[in-house]
Amino acid sequence: MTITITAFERSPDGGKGLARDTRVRWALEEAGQPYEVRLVSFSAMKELAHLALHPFGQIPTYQEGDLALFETGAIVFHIAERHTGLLPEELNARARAITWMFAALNTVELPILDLVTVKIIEGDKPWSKERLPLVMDRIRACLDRLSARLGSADWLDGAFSAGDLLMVSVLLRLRMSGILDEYRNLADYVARGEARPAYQRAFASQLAVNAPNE
Ligand SMILES: N[C@@H](CCC(=O)N[C@@H](CS)C(=O)NCC(=O)O)C(=O)O
Repeated sequence: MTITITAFERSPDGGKGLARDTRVRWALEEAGQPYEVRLVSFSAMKELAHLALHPFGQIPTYQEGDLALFETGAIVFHIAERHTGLLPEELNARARAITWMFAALNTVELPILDLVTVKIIEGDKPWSKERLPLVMDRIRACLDRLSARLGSADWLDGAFSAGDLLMVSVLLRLRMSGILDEYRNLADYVARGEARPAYQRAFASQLAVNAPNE
């Protein structure tokens, strides 16, 4: 059955791979699953046809036969459950990998998204300069713990898993801020994720849509 995902017709990041379709593309590439991409404009995302797929009018969505999903965590989990390579077979190891998926999205991504909010969305507000150091402190508190847990390991819990895929995807958003470089092991961890052939293919396919015209 054909898998179709949605992505920005024109991503605000101009192809840096930060739009969340990249993590879904990456999971599909890791799983060796071919897929098609339907590009949607910002206005089309808020129309009824798209809202029927994604109640919050966002990308990405995932369709496979009569199954339609939204939320990257759920989509990556679905891919990981249906195919090999993203979750360990052993049940306890599998449960721990799923725990890291939740940790990436529920614990680590939240303060990182605050940085986008304070710098870009609320950048012109009078309180944003005061808020920025608080947001940075919360990110550092989270990265301190993550860095300590990762230590010198390649991945969070044994072999690469969907937990790493989501964690690396979330951390990538910090690159421009320079915070990641304060944590050598986390910067190396992200680089290891980006070096995976599946990530490279996912990145290239989103860049092909979004690269600025010369
Ligand atoms: N929690 C959602 C977030 C989805 C999301 O924020 N998508 C962004 C693109 S990365 C979007 O569609 N933004 C446009 C908008 O919200 O209007 C997920 O992980 O799928």
